[in-house]
Parts: sequence; structure tokens; C-alpha cells
Amino acid sequence: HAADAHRTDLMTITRFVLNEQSKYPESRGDFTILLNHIVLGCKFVCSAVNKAGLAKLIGLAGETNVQGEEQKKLDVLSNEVFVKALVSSGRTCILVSEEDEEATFVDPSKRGRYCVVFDPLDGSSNIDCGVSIGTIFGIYMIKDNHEPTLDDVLQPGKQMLAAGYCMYGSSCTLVLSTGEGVNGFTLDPSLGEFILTHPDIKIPKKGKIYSVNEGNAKNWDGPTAKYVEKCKFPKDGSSSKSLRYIGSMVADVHRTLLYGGIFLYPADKKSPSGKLRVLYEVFPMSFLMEQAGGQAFTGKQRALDLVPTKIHERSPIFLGSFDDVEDIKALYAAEG
Ligand code: AHM
Ligand code: MG
Repeated sequence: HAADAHRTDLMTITRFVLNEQSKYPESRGDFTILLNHIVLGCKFVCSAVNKAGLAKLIGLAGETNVQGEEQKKLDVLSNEVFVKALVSSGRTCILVSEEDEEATFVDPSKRGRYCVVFDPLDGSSNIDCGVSIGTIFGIYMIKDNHEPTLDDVLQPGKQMLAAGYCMYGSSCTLVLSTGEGVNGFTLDPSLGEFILTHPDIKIPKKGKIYSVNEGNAKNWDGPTAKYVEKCKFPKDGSSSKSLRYIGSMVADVHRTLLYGGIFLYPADKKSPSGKLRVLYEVFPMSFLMEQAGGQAFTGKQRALDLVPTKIHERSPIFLGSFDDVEDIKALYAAEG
């Protein structure tokens, strides 16, 4: 409609979350402040990713600059920006980043009640060829005012308060759930604001796409191998599925969420726990899938029931459309 050509009532991510949180007056301000700092990190990474190709062209990346300082790699830079933004929010107490071996315990003077687990720049093998990459995050809250310990983040994913990702693709898209469905926001670069563009995302009940690194097939276990065989040669008269695999979890999961289907990073003989990390890859994506009406399964149990024992633990993961994940669950159940 012509009347819609110029929107005048803009639903920014801040406004949206303030509305959503109005039910919890005690946390409303704090959560919004925390989220604003995450959003700042995402905007920074978005701008850095967009300049990355150019920086290389004019000889900046990976070389020393005029001051003789080493240029930081994009993933290291992104991590620093997120850590600093999260600490300075004054709302966090523990940070777990894929980039840092140890968890960061925030100084008591800047401490808040939220724990944030994140992968600041996932899919970094895709940076140099301009393929979509992303940031993934999950948020827990410590229950009382005890001294924070690692146990506060070694919690099952179902205890997360919120989770999301930001995809740096043809546009910059932030997908968020605070436990009341899933919503997608797109960065309007002229405003510097994320605007609600994908309200109440629901994943199709069944999909036509499977997404897996098939190069690992020789090392798969029985149920995974059977499942993928079934995707290609269905015996029930249904049509075969299409394969799409970007190798960038955020992009592969984003497509799965919008179009339906299944994304899998299974166990194999070489990596019996798969590749993806529980806290900041498997949990946030599983949280979003469930909130969108899909499922997430580890090969043994509901992914969000998993209790991690180490901050960088890995787990196999099968997530996506409800019916497609049912199929893989049945194959694992049959194996006993
Ligand atoms: P990274 O954290 O080192 O970037 O690795 C994670 C990425 C995911 O984005 C993606 O799903 C997976 O690795 C792809 O792995 P593979 O190349 O083994 O298929
Ligand atoms: Mg990663």
C-alpha cells in the first residue's frame, strides 16, 4: 500500500523489549540496558564486517598500521568489543565467550545479575570470502545475590531467560527470544536502529531442506546415516529434501527457522561430541527453535535439558521443524 511507503510508527528493538518486559517491572530497565549493550556490539561487528573486504584491499588487515600496531583479526576485535560493552553495561556478572579460555568474572563495582554466554563472531572461516557470519548469545540470571561462580552458567539451556543471534548477511538481522516467541529485527543503517521486520516467527511444521556437512558421512553413526539417506531416498513416497549447507551456523539456522527443515551437526567417529559448543551455540539456537515451535535434540535428549559440566563443552545437535526432528528422534529411539 502507498500509505505504508513511509512508516511513521517505528517498532525499534528497544521499544519492543520495553513493551515485552512491562510485565516484569523489576527487571524491565536492567534487561533493556543489557540488550542495548549487546545491540551496540552487533552494530559494531556489522560495520567491521562490512569494511573487512575493503580494509584488505587497501592493505590494512593482517598487517601493521601506521602506528606500527598489529591489526586485530575480526574475531578478536569483535570479542573485545562485546566484552567491554557487556562489562560497562553494569548489568553482568559472568561472561563466557568462545574466544576466551576462561570465563570473565565482572568486578564487583560493575556487577549486575545477568550472565551472558556468546560467540562474538561465529563462522569465521567464512569471513574472507564474504559469506554470512554471525554473533550468537544466551542470557541467564543469577538467582540471589550470592558470589557468582561457574555453576551459575553451567545450567541447562531451559534456564535461559533470553537468547538470540545477529546475522551479518545481505542485511543485518537480529533474531531474539525472551521466552515469549521469536522476533526478528533488521538494521536500518540510515537510522542505526534495529526495526521489527519479522514479528512472531514460527518455523514450518515440516520442511523440505536438510543442512549438514556431508563430507563427514563416512564417520557418522547409524541413525544419522539412515536419516540423511531417508532425506535423499525417501521410501514413503514423499519427495526428497534439498541440501543447503553454508557452514556458518547462524546463516544455516536462520534459513531453517524461516523456511523450515532440519540443521544437523551430529557426532562422528572423530568427534564423538560433534563440533558445536553447548553454551553459546547449541543452547541459544535450541531455545529459539523451541520458541518458534520447532525442536532441538542431541541424539539422546531434548537439547535444552542438557546440563553442561564445562563452559566450552560440545554436543551433537539436530534442530529445526517439529516433524523433521521427530523423524531423527525415532531413528535414535529405534537404535535403543
Ligand atoms: P567456529 O566457531 O570455529 O566458527 O565454528 C563453528 C562453525 C559453525 O558456524 C558451523 O555450523 C560449523 O562450524 C561448520 O563446521 P564444518 O566446517 O565442520 O562443517
Ligand atoms: Mg563458533
